[in-house]
Amino acid sequence: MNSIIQTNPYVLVDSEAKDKLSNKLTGEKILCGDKIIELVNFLKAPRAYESIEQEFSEIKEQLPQVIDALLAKKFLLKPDQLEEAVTTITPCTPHLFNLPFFSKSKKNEINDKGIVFVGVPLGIGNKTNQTASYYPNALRNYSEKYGIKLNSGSNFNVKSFGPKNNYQNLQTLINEGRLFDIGNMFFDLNESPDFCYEKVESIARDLFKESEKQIPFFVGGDHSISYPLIKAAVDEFGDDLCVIHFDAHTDTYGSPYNQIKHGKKIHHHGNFLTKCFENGLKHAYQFGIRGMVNSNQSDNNEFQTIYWSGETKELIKSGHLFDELPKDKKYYVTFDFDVLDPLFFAGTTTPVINGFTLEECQYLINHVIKGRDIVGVDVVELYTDKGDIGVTHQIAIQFILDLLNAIA
Ligand SMILES: [Mn+2]
Repeated sequence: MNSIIQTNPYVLVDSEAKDKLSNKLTGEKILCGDKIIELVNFLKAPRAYESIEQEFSEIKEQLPQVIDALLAKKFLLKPDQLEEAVTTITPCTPHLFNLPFFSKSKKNEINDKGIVFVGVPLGIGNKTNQTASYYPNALRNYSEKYGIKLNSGSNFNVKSFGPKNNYQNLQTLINEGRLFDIGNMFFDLNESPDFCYEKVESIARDLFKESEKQIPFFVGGDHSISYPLIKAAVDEFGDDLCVIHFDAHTDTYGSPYNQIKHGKKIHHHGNFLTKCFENGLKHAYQFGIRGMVNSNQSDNNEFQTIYWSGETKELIKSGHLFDELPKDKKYYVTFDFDVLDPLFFAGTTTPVINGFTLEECQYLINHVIKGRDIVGVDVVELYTDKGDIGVTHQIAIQFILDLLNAIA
């Protein structure tokens, strides 16, 4: 071993149990002896392996093994592992809907796919308001405060959200214990936007790799997070992947800046879908598009099928079944809450009149999503300082449950 090693700066000696080390990034804790605590303290400054050997000469024999084990758990790091160490999901308390963590043993226990909630507390794609980044934890706190429990063994009564017969799938998910909360993606103020989005993509990629075991359900965040999420999905599922997009906006908006090419340009919550199309996404079905901001939007093109809000309301009234969306594709669902009419939903920075009612949106979820192969979902654009936050939470939870019921 001839390299520099340092302690992961997020690793701390437990303040109460002095024989316990905890990794604040991953939530992992390990019990260890005095020598290892000494080693971890010694390596708070990066050191060459030879100087570690000198300092710990009395355990020279075991040292390589000890260091390898701590490196494998990312309690110690080599210089090139720092970025990897902060590309992680951090468990959060309280747990969303009182759900357990998706441990390895749980993965083996369940017979069907688990649905795992992942918070993406990133709001830098909206330059005027970044409170969407607070949303995942705000929702966790709300779910705890009102005792909303979706873990197996809970007495959750689906009738509190709608007619029992409509929520059979949700009831099954709860009974079989197939819902999980694995925490938030870790972000830090010191990180560049580029790096934040790379991390989102990299973590999503790992989640999609286990798609036979789980469906990730991301809670944003502003809509810019959907670009790295969908890019990861496209890379995993290929040309078969389509997007079902609920939004007042097409999120393909340009500006004169599009003509300016420079490497550090980043996307935002109003053009994430353009970036998806540039990076392999073949098609998006867009529901709820409307308003003056779309008055120059052409009806359909190679990449987009647009369901204008007004026309879609007519289709819903006539009982349209939306069978034109192929059943043999895979779908990623992205849900921007401004798809709802501002009369119902005010927790947005981009209200547009003539949106869907709650029932119209539920109809779409039941006919467009149910029965199709869904590989991932995100809900985004929930702002904690707009409208009545209590109503925002209730609407968010209602649609999260409707989406769970539809993708199960
Ligand atoms: Mn959007």
